[in-house]
Amino acid sequence: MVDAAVLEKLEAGFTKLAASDSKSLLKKHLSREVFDKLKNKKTSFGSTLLDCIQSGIENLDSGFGIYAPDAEAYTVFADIFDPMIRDYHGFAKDAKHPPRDFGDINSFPNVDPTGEYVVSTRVRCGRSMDGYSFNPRLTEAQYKEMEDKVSSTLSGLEGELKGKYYPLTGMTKEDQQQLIDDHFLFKECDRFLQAANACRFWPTGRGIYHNDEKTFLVWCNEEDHLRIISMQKGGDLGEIYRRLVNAVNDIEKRIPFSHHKRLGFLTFCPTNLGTTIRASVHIKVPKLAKDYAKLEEVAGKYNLQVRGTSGEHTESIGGIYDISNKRRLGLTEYQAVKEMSDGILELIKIEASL
Ligand code: ADP
Ligand code: DAR
Repeated sequence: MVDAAVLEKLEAGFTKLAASDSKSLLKKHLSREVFDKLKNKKTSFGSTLLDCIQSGIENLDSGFGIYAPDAEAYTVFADIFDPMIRDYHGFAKDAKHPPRDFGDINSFPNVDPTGEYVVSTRVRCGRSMDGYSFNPRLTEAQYKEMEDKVSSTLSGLEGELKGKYYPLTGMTKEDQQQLIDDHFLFKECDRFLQAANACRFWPTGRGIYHNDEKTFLVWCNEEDHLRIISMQKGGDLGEIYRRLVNAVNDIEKRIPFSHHKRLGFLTFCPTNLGTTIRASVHIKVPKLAKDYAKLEEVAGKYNLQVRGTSGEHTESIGGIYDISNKRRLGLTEYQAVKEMSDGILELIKIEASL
């Protein structure tokens, strides 16, 4: 049973959201009927509808507005998650995400062999450890336990993946800021994650693993339990993709991850479901970028998302944009990266023709 205090916060939140001019998908899909149907539900982890929507209520400028406090929430609160997933990903309630398929790992090109446009290229995926809730329901002891599991598992990696785990606890502010400025480490919790209760006990249980070259990195307990990242200067998407796939295959032998028969790999934010893949370039396209709306329109034609230099909610610095695949759910890992590769090649062709 959901306690009275939570129900009171839910009612107040619903009233605030309904009265707002929020453009979030949460506002669009959380009708009074859906709200009343879900407000008394709880998952076996103890998560309520409030755990799901509190960030979207506190941040009316959210684009999406909801997070899953645990894996079960996608089923227990399906009446709000499914329409939002359909709206964002174009993924219908009766659709089924395809089995994991990284395809031919030797088939991606260097998207910018001249080095004229692409500063760096990155491919990441998210993974959730079976049996653990997502951030809002984790205890301090669980954060520590998960960090120990991740760091000990990664200590077994060999070859180019061999590296070291660096807990945020005890890291100097200077080292932390340098890693953030160099785009290797996640930023401090933003207001969206704070409001979603994703930052409790910070920095306990959070950290980063990386090899000496910082071309292979794993984030521990930022937004997702793990973010597995391959990145390097330049546009050699082929090398970066091979490294990521080898790493994911190696890690998955050692840690069981949460996988949903319909939604693929599960993540805290529904925008990352399915393949959880974001393949991105830091790119300079000065002619196209003269008109940002035009850049977004052209990128949109190739299912590409344009963001600032440090990802979402940031501005472009020095004319560098983070441009990545928009689609993650309802297609394979190979297809998601192929869409990015094809789109970036087209974008560079257009820039060069202007
Ligand atoms: P989210 O998807 O949750 O926004 P990302 O996995 O995209 O998070 O990581 C965002 C971070 O990764 C930002 O700091 C951004 O600067 C960095 N990043 C993304 N793409 C690249 C790239 N091609 N080169 C260097 N850094 C990148
Ligand atoms: N800021 C939240 C989440 C958007 C997707 N970004 C993630 N998951 N990092 C919003 O609803 O706008």
